[in-house]
Amino acid sequence: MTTPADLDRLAREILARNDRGGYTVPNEKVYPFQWNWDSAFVALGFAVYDEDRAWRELETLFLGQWDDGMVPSIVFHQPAENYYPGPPAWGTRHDPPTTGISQPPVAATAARVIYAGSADRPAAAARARALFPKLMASHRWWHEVRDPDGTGLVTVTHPWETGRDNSPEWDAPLAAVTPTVSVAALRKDKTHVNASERPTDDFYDRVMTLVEEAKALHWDGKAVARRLSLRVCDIGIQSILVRADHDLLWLAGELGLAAEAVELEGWIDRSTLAFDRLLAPDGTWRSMDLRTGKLAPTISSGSFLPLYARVGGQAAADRLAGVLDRWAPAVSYAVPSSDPLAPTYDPVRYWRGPVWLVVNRMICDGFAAAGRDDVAARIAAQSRALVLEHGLAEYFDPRTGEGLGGRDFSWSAAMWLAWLARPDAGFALT
Ligand code: 9WN
Repeated sequence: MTTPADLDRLAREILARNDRGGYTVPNEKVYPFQWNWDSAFVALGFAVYDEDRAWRELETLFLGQWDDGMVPSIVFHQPAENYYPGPPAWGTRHDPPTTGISQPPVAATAARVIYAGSADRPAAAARARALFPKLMASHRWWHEVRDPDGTGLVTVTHPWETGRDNSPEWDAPLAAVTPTVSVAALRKDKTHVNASERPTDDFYDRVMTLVEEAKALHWDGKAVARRLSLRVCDIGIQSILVRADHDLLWLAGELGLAAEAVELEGWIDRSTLAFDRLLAPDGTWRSMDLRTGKLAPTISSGSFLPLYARVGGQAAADRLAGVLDRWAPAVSYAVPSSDPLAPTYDPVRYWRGPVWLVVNRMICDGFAAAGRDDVAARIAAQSRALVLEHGLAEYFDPRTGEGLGGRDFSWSAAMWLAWLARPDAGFALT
């Protein structure tokens, strides 16, 4: 039986092993570059014992930021052969090379948490002040480039952008993409991870078709937002962005940045109101296919994240707690990434069922903020049991807890250090 002390050691060892000097690879075999939202969560792990290194994780991520403000999903700081699609497949023009899509914007939230917990506020304020304009530009990119008509709902143009890559929410929008490429032979992921735990070849053909479409538009941000053949509002990104807006607003207050605060308040108001358009008749929030206006037919782990954005109060939290109660007979460990009672559920295949600790971290925060500490405590206890019993895997089977995907995963290590190792620290991510 692994003890908490063993996991402390292992988690620090994983972060040290995956540290490439200023950034951390999610997993050396499967993901040999810097990933956007992984790094934000990893920074929270470093912050527990090395604040300087935590800031550097974020600062290095922003070396990949584009002139229009976008923070890419992957920064390819150094070449590596064991991942597809690498820089040539993306065909973007940035130094260091990057993908052309973004990922859930967790960085501002990480910056707030590191700043708030700092033992040396003046030094933290200097780091936060230097990072602030870059964070602001990335939020402006979401709210303007990815919401060109100012609707309050931000557009995602690629399933990988959501970070919840092959969730059933993207099945219908992806079905409308006609594949023009066949990339099965180029995949590297299946040599590292069991194919039954990864997305299908058909999925890869469709998502790489979207990359080709964006390349043909020369990665022009507004053109991509208006013209790609997949355009969705992901309830996950919509929520994570609004939460991060709140955190950036808090930082603006600390740093005395009044004009930025006004801009942030405007985005928060507009986007918070827009969540009403994502409410299904059963009172749960869903992703929306922006091309058809249709809401996703299934509830996913993303549907719980509006609470993390401080959208909806206790009534909404009660409804979502009811969803977890309905799911409970099918899963021993909450929160499955997608509805375990739906026909699309697959408990071992990537984002179609398994549990991710980083998503649980945000869901836990949301339930606690909405007055349901009891649900937050249950999710935290089940998450802690998962890693004590099954280690720091990339994701977990919600029935058995078995670790799946990559082993010794950086953001799982960080979630142990920053969250699960401290069961008495409370449930809020602040
Ligand atoms: C594509 C690194 C990333 C995570 C994503 C997860 C997976 C990549 C892939 O791994 O995505 O970005 O190749 O499958 O879905 O959330 O950031 O850990």
